[in-house]
Amino acid sequence: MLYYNKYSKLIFILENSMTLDTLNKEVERQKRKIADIEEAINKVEKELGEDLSAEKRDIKDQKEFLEDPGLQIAIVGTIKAGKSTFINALFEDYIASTEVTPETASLTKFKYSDQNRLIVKFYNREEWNKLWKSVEESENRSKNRIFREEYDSLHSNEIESSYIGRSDEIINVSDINELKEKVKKYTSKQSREHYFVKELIVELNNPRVPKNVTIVDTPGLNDVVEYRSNITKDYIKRANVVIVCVNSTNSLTNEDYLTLTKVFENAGDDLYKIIILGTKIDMLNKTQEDWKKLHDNWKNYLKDYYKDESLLNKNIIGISSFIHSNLLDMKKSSNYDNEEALFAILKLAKNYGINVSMMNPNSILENADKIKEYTNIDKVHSLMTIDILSKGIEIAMSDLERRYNSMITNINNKAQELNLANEESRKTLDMDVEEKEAFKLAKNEEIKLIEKTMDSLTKAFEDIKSKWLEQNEKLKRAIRS
Ligand SMILES: Nc1nc2c(ncn2[C@@H]2O[C@H](COP(=O)(O)OP(=O)(O)OP(=O)(O)O)[C@@H](O)[C@H]2O)c(=O)[nH]1
Ligand SMILES: [Mg+2]
Repeated sequence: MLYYNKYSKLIFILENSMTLDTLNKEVERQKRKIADIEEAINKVEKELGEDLSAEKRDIKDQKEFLEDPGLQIAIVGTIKAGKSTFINALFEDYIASTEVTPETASLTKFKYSDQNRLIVKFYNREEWNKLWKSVEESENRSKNRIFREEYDSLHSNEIESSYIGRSDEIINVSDINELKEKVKKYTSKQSREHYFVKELIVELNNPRVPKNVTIVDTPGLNDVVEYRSNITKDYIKRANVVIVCVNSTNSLTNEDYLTLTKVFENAGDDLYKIIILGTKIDMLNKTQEDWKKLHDNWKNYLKDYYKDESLLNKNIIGISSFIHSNLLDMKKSSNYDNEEALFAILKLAKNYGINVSMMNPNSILENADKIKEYTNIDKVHSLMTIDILSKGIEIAMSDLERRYNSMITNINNKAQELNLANEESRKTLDMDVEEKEAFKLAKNEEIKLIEKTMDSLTKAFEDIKSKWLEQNEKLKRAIRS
């Protein structure tokens, strides 16, 4: 048995290191290819005076993706759906900033690390101007000036010039409390500094944080400032796995539908990568019956997306982050002063037929593990760490290829379009007579050079294009059905 265990562990390590190696090789290959393509594109742009800014943007996106190609899991949803509270329950520590009012303002990326550390990224001037344009647009639309009023009341304008355009800041913290304070300072809507933060990376030395994966807390998708919601929407495209938090105590809102549609649009065929969490199930009156009704109702809405019935059952999960975290607190401190938590725990436990009593709070601790099971946080944790991470490299690899292929196809289409344009211009030149002959000859040389560049691009794209078309066909079929 001992040998068997050792052996299977070795195979596991070998298999994983091999695939990790494959992923790194693919990253290097794409970096080399992109460098060639960039050179060709710059040449064509210069010599033809064509606008290739869309293609350049695709390249920039892919280059950014290649900088951090590892698995990223996004936690998304409308404001106050309980995203940050869920992350805290998952990590079993109060790291992410939570509130009853809209709170998370920037993408907050959590990673496992040997040391606690923060990296803060600030908006540059151009992004900051765009954000304010979006603020003005939303003011005109909704006549709501809340963003500006809060910005003024926190006197954030006084520190604006020292933050906008600042280079990334690495903050080493002395202990976890300092880290928590800094997370609040840079992400909470109550802090005067949060306005300037584009992204915060939180490296945590916490065994509950899965290794080799980034978990991302996002601002609500219905943020007052569209520019910030759009950052989350764009990020959904980047994420390899998306966890959508939906408040189970409200009926599905329009925003919830939009969020879900957006997420499904970007997932392609790999629907197992979408997990939907019904949050705050402790607030339902009859936890079991009410959740079942909700689950059936949501399944009905989502059955067009999830073809596979078993996924509908497996990937829609009711959770209570509040009870999970409070049970752990009670266990640690044996303190029952938090009445709100105490009542919520008693209600949930009784709803599941667990024998607990107000008179004997110890009965809660005795049954803590059983009650904790019904909060489903550990179930989601294991889904994320075991199910998803075991496929992690495979998922990252296929997303890497899919994105590359789509970028290449766009560039290829543009290249072909330009080739046609060249033929057209040659015809025009042919129509002109002698006086243009000399010019035409000279021009022909130039055109040949460009065509040569485009030809080599086209060849490189061909095999990838056919692969992409095949995938695209699949996607179209899925959308049609
Ligand atoms: N009863 C109960 N309340 C919860 C639960 N999860 C979150 N809440 C409460 O819901 C409110 C919003 O929680 P957050 O985690 O800040 O929500 P969010 O989705 O991160 O919100 P934004 O960052 O503003 O988009 C807070 O008052 C939480 O205490 C839960 O499981 N049960
Ligand atoms: Mg939040």
